[in-house]
Amino acid sequence: MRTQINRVLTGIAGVCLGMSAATAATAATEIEKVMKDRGLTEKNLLAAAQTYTPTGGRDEYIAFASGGQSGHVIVYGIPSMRILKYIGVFTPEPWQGYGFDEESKAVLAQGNIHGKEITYGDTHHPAFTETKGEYDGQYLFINDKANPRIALIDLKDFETKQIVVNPVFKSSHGGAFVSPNSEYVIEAAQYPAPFTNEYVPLEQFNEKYRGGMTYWKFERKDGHGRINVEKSFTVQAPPYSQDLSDFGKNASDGWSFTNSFCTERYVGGIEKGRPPYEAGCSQKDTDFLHVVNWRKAEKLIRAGKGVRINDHDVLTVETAAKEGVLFLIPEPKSPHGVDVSPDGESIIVSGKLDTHTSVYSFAKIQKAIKDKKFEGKDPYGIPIIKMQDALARQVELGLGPLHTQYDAKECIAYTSLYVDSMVGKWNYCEGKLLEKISIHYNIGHLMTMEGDSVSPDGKYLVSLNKLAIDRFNPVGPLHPQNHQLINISGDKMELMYDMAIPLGEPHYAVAIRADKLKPVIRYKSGWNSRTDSRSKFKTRAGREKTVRTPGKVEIFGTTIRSHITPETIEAEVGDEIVLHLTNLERAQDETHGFAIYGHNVNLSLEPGKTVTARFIVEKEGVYPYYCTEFCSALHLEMEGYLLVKPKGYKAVAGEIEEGTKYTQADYDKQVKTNVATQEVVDSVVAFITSHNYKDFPEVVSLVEDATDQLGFATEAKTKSEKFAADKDWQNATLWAGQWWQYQVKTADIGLRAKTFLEQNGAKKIK
Ligand code: K7E
Ligand code: CUA
Repeated sequence: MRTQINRVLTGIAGVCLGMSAATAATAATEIEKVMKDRGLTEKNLLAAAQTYTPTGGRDEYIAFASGGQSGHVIVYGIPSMRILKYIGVFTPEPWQGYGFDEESKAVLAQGNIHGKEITYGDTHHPAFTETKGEYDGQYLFINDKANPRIALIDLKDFETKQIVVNPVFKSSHGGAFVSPNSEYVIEAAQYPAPFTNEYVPLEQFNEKYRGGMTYWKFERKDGHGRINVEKSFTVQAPPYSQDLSDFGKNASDGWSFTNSFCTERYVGGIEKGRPPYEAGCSQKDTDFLHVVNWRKAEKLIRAGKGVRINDHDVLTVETAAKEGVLFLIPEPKSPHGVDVSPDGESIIVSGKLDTHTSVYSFAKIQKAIKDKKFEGKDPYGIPIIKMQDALARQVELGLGPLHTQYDAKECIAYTSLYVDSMVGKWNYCEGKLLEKISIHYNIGHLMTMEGDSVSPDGKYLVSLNKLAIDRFNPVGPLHPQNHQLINISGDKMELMYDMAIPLGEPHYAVAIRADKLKPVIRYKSGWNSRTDSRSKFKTRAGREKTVRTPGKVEIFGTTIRSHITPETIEAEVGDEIVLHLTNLERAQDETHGFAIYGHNVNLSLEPGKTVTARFIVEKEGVYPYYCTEFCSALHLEMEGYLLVKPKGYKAVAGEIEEGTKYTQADYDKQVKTNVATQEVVDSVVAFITSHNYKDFPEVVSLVEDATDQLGFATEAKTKSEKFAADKDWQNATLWAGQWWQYQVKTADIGLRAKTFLEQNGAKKIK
């Protein structure tokens, strides 16, 4: 075995790495030693090679996972499983300044419930916008189960732009799922409650409590997309606990499907000696799959057939039943996932308490509806289609089937088996189980690449597990989550990687081909990223100002390597400070931060962004502020003071006494340095301009930035020369120093551009 591995490794090393036979043999011996020391198998080595991404490498897919009760969305690359970002959604996130600047506070405030601020969310299901059933890479939605809400994230900058609160539900789970052309985002209720906000005793559960499915209208024009609350509506349903949903596609476009549990309509009361919910809600053998003709519902709503509840259009359960909008089909008890196949014909439902996974046929459902062949009506008058009339087949996959995802290979699906802690691979056209693989542990959702689209890519599968137990180094009783990567490209499933995530429950995730995402590297200058428009408070270089009105100090400031303007803010006790900051940077990754002592002020200024901090200074004192991103060599010098004076304070006359005094000799020395530095700058510029740098967009933006910095250098040079002419050596020397700072920045950026050109095979043009 050993020699065999050795031979294989030597071969790989020799062929792939272009090594001589001798070096290849040495490399193979070394690999073998690592395998031995770390106890790795050949399979492990293969998995490592398939997931390892060399320095600077990129991933093929980008996954967006629910952060569970953290209220965030987690972004990671596949197959490397490297985490790229946590997006603040329902929860403030200081690194992004989310929930600290006024612009993002306004987004979070859209999610207030009855005026109350909610600073977390229980996120479950992310979903991409689609065009013709394909992920288009423009937006992502995610729901909050605890406070029925949907958030919209723009994939241009990976920021949360909008939160909408469900006007009639008091909890929801079956969202967010998107229709094939992103016309609507569905959010189904979970625990029934009155649609109004008044008190209704549990005794009136059957009459007054309701469930339902909300269809949030999504609109996008000129690259700007938002949920239109006014045009959104709800199809009311009986007080069954609606659960997961999915939109029809292709064959079943225009329809949506929602599971339910507790169709027993049981109300617990364990404290009064009544059997608990878990008993009362799982007594019957079947619950109901809700089948909704949403296009018809939309027409009825537009024709005024709805009622208004809490300023929201609702199609009552009576109207929905009568008009042929809503149908029910029995499904094995306590189901969880409902997943529509890529062609839209199969609707796969799994019941947690039943070992069967059921494949419903859309064609059969349509036939039953057309023939008006029903087995009866539920107590709310909704027609019930007989299970046998809708079912294509049932398959026993294992214990606790939950969710299903689809492969690129025809008829192949993967179903999570919660109780078994396994993934079952099966053929849903033939109803045949093909293979099972163990996961660790208790899988919930699972995800294939572009698995919810009309053309899944398959390739990889991520198992989103409920428990990690012993998989990682222990970090206390609260364990990390375990996202497991499984290779599904071959005939057999292969477990490749365990990724620990230190955030909430990983309910669901979606993954998109990385090349479909085209995020910006900077904002247009003075941009309010949350409204996606030019900020009223945009401030240009040289136009910074402080406006004082009684009780208020309003600052229009800027940041750029390596200073904040203003560097001193003066105020009186009790003043309201309104601080607008614009990041003037145009360079990639030149974000500045802004933090101030004792006022919970923390901003993130990505290139081009304008943000506002608003706070009241309640106590006199000295409050340093600074940039929180290590943005440049003189980052630590990116500082300033907020000086809060007692009311009516009279300044003592006198100037700032500087710690160090400069002479003409100091000035001359600095100028000499600057002249030498200019030679470096010139040589770099000469290199760049003598090459076809315009063919490299990355370099073009660096050159723009360098040109800016050089412009600033020239301004500082002019100032220093003016002071030198007046023999003011103090100011002349300091401005000469500033001139040098800009030169250094220019050279730094220029060198980055030069290196890029050298490494990417730029051609000499003159
Ligand atoms: Cu199964 Cu909310 Cu989709 Cu958790 S969810 S399992
Ligand atoms: Cu800007 Cu540090």
